[in-house]
Amino acid sequence: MGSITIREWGNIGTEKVMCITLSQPNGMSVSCINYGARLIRLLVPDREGQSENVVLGLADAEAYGNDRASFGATVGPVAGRIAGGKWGTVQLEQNAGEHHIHGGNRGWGQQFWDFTTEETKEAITVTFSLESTPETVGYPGRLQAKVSYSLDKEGCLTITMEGISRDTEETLFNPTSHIYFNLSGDAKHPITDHVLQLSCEEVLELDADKLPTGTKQAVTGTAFDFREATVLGETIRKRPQGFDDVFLVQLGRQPQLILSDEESGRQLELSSNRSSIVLFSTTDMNEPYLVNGRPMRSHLGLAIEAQEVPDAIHHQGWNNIVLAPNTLAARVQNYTFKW
Ligand code: G6D
Repeated sequence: MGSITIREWGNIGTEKVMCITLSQPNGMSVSCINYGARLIRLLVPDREGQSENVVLGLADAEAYGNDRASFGATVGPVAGRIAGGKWGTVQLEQNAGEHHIHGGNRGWGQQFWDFTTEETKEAITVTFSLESTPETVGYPGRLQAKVSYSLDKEGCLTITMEGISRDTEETLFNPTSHIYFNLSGDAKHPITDHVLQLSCEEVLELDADKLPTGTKQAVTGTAFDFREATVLGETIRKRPQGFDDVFLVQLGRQPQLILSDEESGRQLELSSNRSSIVLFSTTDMNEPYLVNGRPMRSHLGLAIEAQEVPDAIHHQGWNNIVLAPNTLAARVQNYTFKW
């Protein structure tokens, strides 16, 4: 039998932060908070059966309140950058120079969500819900958003993101889970020892502001070629700026990504109905705050952000992230762990 615990976890301003933990007898456990519908801790056994945390987490509720790097956050309504923060005549918040990023400073990762929990024979689940409106989040259109984290007995964490647009206005929907992974356990070792495999033939060319230029580049012969399993550190040696890049992945080839850590024996397989994965290698992210009790530093984690391509609204023929009124969109990511 799995278990669910719910406890108070400090405050952000005057709001109470609640922490919900789902645990399975196989040694896996996931903790989420209602602030930003964030995943803050994920325990997975190593090959000896010792459960350790495989994501980067901040120290306390206050640290999450001050966070601007989206640790474990449900990023939305739209992940990544939107050029000039413009959508037609709509001006979104410009929170990345002249551009908009990750839903802005009032985005989903900064909102307090309601939640319910559920236990069935197959899985235990926490479901967060949020009424995303122009007044609260700042995007046009009203959207009922739902994000659920579901842990099954076998070792699979499923994150489902749903949006139902409410009224007569169109809105945008392209959320992601902004989780920084480190499979070594409690971030003992940097992610440069991890081995990565990706079903990606093409990446997007980015400009100096990290916005897609519109050109797709074949990965063949480049540092972006992870079609064969590759040690991350070897590639980063050839590409010292690391990765903050958009990998176009195949829907017909699942899992889309396999990440493994030889020393602990842990492996993560990601399958999703998303068409791209942004990988952010935290290169040069030497920040003055603590992550899992250690100072944040370069290559401590790998953010794996499954989504539709960033800035899609400015490129004809790219994924449609515009949600018509009274429409349901569902995005699913399965993270299967082996050890
Ligand atoms: C995302 O792509 C972006 C990065 O540029 C940003 O710094 C990070 O989120 C916080 O992965």
